[in-house]
Amino acid sequence: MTPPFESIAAAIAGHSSFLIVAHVGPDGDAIGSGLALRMALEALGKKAEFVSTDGVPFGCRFTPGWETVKTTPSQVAECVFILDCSGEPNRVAAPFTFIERAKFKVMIDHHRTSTPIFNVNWIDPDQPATAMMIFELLQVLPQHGLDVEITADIAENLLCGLSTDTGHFRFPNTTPAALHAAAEMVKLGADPAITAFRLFDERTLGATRLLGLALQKMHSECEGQLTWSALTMADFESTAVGDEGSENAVNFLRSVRGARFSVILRERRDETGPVARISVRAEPELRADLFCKQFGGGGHAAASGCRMRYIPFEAAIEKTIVAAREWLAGGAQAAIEDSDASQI
Ligand SMILES: [Mn+2]
Repeated sequence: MTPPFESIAAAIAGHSSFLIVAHVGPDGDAIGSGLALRMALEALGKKAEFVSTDGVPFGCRFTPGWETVKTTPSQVAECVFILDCSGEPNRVAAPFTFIERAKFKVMIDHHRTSTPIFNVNWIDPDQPATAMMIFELLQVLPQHGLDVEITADIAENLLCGLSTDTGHFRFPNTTPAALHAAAEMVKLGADPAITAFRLFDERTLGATRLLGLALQKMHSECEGQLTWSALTMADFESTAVGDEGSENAVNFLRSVRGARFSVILRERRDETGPVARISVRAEPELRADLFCKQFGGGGHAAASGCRMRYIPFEAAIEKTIVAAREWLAGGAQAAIEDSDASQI
């Protein structure tokens, strides 16, 4: 699709207060995109807040301005930007009433499962990251009379987003355009070494121990095609780490030779009570996004997530792993045909 730069520029020019939101359980693309856009709006003299109800994950706490991310909006803004997110109430990391009450809503997203439900919708599943879309937007804004400079801080936030979603330029979505954009960001002052280390390598002592538990408890099934593990509340307590200590554990399960579909379940608690947080990594053909969509989640073909509530953790494990076995046995193919049919 042709990016609706004109409409987005008009939305920026025509409003004075902005709320920026992304998805729950934010990653580097959600945080980096939100911070970059907020900095650009502020440079244009606008009032702008970036809100993330789940805060900022530890790995992103190097991005310029991360400590200014709010967990709740201070007021209803005239215009809302929904970034890296389908915009559905259970996916948006802000109280939904603040979205509903804004006069104008703009969505910028690269998730295949998102649908155009706002005033302006720029959805492009071919884009490797939402941060890449924000980068393109900021580059063309001056042509629409909005003179904004991409500072070193903005560039660092954008690289955080692009690096996160391309696995630091290792996933198949690492397009020539992504590499060119990254080169530009580095030229503008972003640091690729710190970005990679903070996002992908560094972990606390407790998190390293928790990773050890996840690997020790790993199951391998379906002739090694399915690897999975489950971390209980007791595991989190014994290592004294929170959610963030386990964000990347699922990637280790997917790195096992022969594994095509990997799942980690985490027994956590949030404002509604106990919750099973489920992360999936898969060969893209196995469409992890459609797998998670069955349970109200979303994401990408290779990396997705969902949450289960109101059932015991053991039951959530059973439900997820039974579904994963079926998915490998042909359920994925059926779901893909189904979704292709519904798109025609
Ligand atoms: Mn993203």
